[in-house]
Amino acid sequence: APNVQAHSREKISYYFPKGVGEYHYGMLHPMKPARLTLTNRLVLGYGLHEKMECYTPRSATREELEEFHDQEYVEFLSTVTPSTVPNASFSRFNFADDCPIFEGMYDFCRSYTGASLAAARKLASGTTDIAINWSGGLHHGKKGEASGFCYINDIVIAILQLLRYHARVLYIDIDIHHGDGVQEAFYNSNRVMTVSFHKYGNDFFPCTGALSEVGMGLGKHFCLNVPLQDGIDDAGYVGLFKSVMERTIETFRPASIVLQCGADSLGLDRLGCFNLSIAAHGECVRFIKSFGLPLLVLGGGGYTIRNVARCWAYETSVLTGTTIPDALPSTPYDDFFQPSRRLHETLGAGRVENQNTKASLEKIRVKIMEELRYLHG
Ligand code: V1S
Ligand code: CA
Ligand code: ZN
Repeated sequence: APNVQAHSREKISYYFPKGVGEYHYGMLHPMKPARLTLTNRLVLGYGLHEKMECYTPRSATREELEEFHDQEYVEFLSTVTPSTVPNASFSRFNFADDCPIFEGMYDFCRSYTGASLAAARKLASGTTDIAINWSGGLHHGKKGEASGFCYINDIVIAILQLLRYHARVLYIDIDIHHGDGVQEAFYNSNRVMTVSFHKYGNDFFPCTGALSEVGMGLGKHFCLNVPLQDGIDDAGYVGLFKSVMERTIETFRPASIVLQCGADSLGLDRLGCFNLSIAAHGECVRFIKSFGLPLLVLGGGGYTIRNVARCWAYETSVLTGTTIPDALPSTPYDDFFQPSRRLHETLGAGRVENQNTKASLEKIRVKIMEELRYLHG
């Protein structure tokens, strides 16, 4: 009989930086690192740690941050504190309401970036099949500037690490916001293809990610954008996602994939306006896993934190190939999950009217299929 065991289960590595959930952007700020503690608690409560190798990664060093970011920007990040904010640097590096200077900000950045980097190294060395870091995925960070709650772009730094070993890396972004920082970093490259699904229009942050942004120079055609409207539902999103991603993977033939799983594309998100269920969001993850390529899975946005934790715990179960019960395990944070204490909540399907029609989605699909034809030499 064939050796079933050797093929039956992938190796999954899980990275959770110590204390990463204890940072605070500020009381009124929607980004809550505590969602990471909540997620980790559900993962442990479901016993999913037994299906993975779990690591407490070290923080990234300054040199590692400077693999992508400007030295003077990192210098500023590492020295500024809430009580020593020089006015000029404020505007120069884009520190304002979206990106406040909070206690421990630099350590927070080094912490989530260290985890993404450790995960990328493990994948590059071929000693794991899937690596997960829910604290990473901060896709708006620019070379010399903070943006949209992101200071250090751990994704770009992780991809640069993968590129040392892998000829081509595919980046997929299902956060409701456009993955502008990652797109910009690799806009001229034919070794990294970036694909972002996002809400586009009506001044929705960061206002980039039009269908017409397709890359430049050598990177022309190695960038795809899927601009969507309010209220997109499970069927519309998952249908388009599968069709676009299947053809992209088939034609680009990446050596590895980086998947940013921003949970602000779920229904009822505090900042988002889509209508996805946790099941549908997780189905996108399952679909990408099914290609069997080395896979780096990252977090990202997500502002209704009880649902962020539900979503990423569920996706951890999907990645480990484990069926978990709908009744949530008991944790010190049970109050967050009242009243239902269930994994698959109804996330207000239909609360936001669906502005995407079958015809509008089909038009986008056709346009992208046309664009993908350029990839074949
Ligand atoms: N949408 C939105 C939103 N809300 C806020 C915000 C609200 C309260 C605060 F105390 C601080 C900030 N900022 C925004 C967006 C940025 C969204 C970033 C998403 C990040 C990610 O999920 O993709 C990845 C982690 N900023 C804006 O819309 C810019 C402004 C134009 C409006 C808000 N003000 C605060 C700044 C300027
Ligand atoms: Ca996106
Ligand atoms: Zn987002």
